[in-house]
Amino acid sequence: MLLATLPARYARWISDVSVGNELAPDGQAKYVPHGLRVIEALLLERFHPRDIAVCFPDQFERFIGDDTQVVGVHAHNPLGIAFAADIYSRFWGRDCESVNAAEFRRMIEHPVLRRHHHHFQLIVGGPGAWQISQKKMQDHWAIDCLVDGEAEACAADLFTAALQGRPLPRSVAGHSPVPAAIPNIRHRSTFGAVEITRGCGRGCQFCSIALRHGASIPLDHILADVRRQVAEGADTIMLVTEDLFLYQQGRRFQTNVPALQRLFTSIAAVPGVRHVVVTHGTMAPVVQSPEVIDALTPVAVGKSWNQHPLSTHPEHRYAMLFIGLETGSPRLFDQYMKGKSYPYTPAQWPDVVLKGMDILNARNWFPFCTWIIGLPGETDADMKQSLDLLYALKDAKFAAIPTLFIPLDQTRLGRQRQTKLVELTDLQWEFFFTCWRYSLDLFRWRAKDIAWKYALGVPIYYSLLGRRLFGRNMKYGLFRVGHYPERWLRRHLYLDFSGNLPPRYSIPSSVPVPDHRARPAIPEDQHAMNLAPGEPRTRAA
Ligand code: B12
Ligand code: SF4
Repeated sequence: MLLATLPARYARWISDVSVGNELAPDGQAKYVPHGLRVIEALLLERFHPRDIAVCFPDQFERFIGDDTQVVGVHAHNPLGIAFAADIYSRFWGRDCESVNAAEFRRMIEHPVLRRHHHHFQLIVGGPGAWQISQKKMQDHWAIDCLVDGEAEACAADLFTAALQGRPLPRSVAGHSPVPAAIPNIRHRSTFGAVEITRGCGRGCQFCSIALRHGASIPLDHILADVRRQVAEGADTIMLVTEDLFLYQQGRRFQTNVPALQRLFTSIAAVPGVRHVVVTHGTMAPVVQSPEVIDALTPVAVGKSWNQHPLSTHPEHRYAMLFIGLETGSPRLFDQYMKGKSYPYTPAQWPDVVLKGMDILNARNWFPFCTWIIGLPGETDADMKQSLDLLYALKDAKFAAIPTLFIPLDQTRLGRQRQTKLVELTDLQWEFFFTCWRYSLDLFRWRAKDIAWKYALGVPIYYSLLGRRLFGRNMKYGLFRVGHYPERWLRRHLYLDFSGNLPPRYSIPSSVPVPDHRARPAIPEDQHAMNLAPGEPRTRAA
């Protein structure tokens, strides 16, 4: 994820980033993003395998020729303007393009596409398709049809229309399929990604996944996908979900511990599976049902590929889970994402975060937590609450990943203004860099010998580039990353890491579940995940 955010211009000498890919003997891709495998599976239901090829741009020459009638492209982050990629490439200069964006441009402007485009139609889809319409690049790249959203219901028809030479609609808005319409993949996907749920239902106003209806994928379907991955050489299975704890949930986000345990043990028991890794989760279920973490730990930690000396597991393994914490301000939380803490109230959010982190850490789960800086209407008072919460987490084992608010198309906050690095206040910069101090400290054990280089690099970066690009507001927060003396920094910053002041929040012994009987805490339409099969579904957000 981080490599995708590097500036393309310098990527090769900052890291050993490689854009080379593994190929099958016939030159097709050995593995590709899961969404593209879903499209391939849909096409294979209608067309013969010899008429379809799934390949990387470097093999276009081999697979795109005079008889090609349609080309489909998967776009994860085509212009590099999704959360992290947009921010981190900017640290290297004003016009730095991220690896993500540069690679997409290299693909979509490939000479082979140009040469043959007069006899095929070009369809682009994927989670980042919205970026192309937002930046008005569809005509520039001669894209005939842009598919925004889930494509189970439309992909095969679009490809059929293209084959018949019929004109395609310029854009198509995808719709959530019924779970039965999601096909089993026919070939391996990157990182052994296997979907276990689709959509969410908690209804956060900034989130594009909130637009997808929620559904759990049946266990048989999941296991068939796992076996397919393993059969083609994968030894790691990555469970793709927006929230692990939504899997086969009961009404009102009730965590289904037996179903989750069965899922994990069944996947781990498939011969050839060495590692099982999880993607996203939320904090509230951890606090409400800590027994779920106990139940999943043998597989989630025992079969994780991550290791850290702070883990008490015999092989020092730890489970990594992405959790969106977003803000420490109950006011902003209430305004934009109150479903995320259900059954707890927004006012309980700091307690939920601290208690959940404590439960996870005690069982060797070290989450990667994302935060959003600059939510619409964020004030200094909100930022101070976020800093207070962050400070209370100073001894926790987790990585903190700051992102800036980006209005994603079609979300409820889609028309709001994007937050820009140059506009950050000193408090927001302090938050940004305190996150990075935590994250770098967590992983510094791997590179103890280069810690002094960080410290030295900070003033060099600030005077040569940082101050020019972003102004003086960033200064003291940046120096905190390099562990410069607190007796100097605390005069300029809000938090004081010299140990003189106790944190404003502490880990609660328990977090009481409020009585929601009088009035539901989140609107009914945000419970799309909880509908019985066949019940009509309403749009989640
Ligand atoms: C797994 C994953 C990853 C993996 C990628 C593994 C892989 N390559 O397969 C890793 C960890 C590497 C990753 C990295 C990043 N990711 Co990611 N990732 C996901 C995640 C959790 C699951 C993706 C998935 O498999 N979904 C299930 C499939 C079925 O859905 P889908 O891909 O959207 O496919 C459907 C449609 O989009 C469409 N479709 C897809 N391809 C095509 C092609 C054609 C021709 C057509 C017609 C339709 C079509 O049909 C599919 C079926 O309905 C999603 C969140 C999510 N739940 O989707 C985030 C998500 C896609 N990632 C996201 C981001 C931002 C990134 C990064 C850019 C982060 C960063 N560094 O800034 C990086 C860069 C990735 C890269 N290399 O380019 C965002 C995208 C935001 C946006 N809408 O712009 C998402 C939505 C997470 C989020 N909520 O913010 N990611
Ligand atoms: S909890 Fe909120 S941010 Fe996370 S996937 Fe669900 S709607 Fe999106």
